[in-house]
Amino acid sequence: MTDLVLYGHPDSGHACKVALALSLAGVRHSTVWVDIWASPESRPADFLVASPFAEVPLLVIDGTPYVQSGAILLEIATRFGCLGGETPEGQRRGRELLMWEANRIGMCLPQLKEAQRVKGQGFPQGAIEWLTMRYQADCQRFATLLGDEPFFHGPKPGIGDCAIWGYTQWLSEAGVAATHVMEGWLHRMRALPAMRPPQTFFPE
Ligand SMILES: N[C@@H](CCC(=O)N[C@@H](CS)C(=O)NCC(=O)O)C(=O)O
Repeated sequence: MTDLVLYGHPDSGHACKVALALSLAGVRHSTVWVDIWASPESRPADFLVASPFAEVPLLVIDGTPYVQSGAILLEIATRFGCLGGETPEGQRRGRELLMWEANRIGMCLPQLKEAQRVKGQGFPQGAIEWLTMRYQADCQRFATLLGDEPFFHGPKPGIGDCAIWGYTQWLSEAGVAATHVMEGWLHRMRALPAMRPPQTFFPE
């Protein structure tokens, strides 16, 4: 049986993407809570060896470390044949959604959330306005990508949905509003039986 250990923290949307994928796919795994707010040197020694930037998520599969949330999602989908990984079309869709998320909505939302947390301190003048402008463009693209389907992968969620969920779960914490289209998708995502709050994905 495959042994999986996921290192993460409830405040990390990147780690939540992977936790959600494993939960949706019903892949058994254990988790290790890593304090992302503490100094990197204080993190577990095995984690520091396996994660080159001392970042979560880290997924260790049978002793092999996998880092970068998008790459981990692709590994899960292809290795376990799930969440879009079942077909070449699903894999292509997953890759496209992951690239979009990482370059666009998954770039501005974590920054906007952090800006709210630190009340803008340390952000150069105009940065928050620029990120907000990008988010507004991302809202339109979100609707284009979703189309008339309930999920980004069609009738069922896939790795693209997991990636986009990572930080859209915290729109109010990022100080931005959801569009009507987003609200519908977020509601469907929250209603998934495999969905859990971040603290349940990563108990301390
Ligand atoms: N590009 C990476 C981003 C990972 C990342 O930024 N992780 C943050 C938490 S969201 C982290 O571990 N921060 C702790 C640190 O940098 O010390 C991914 O997609 O996995």
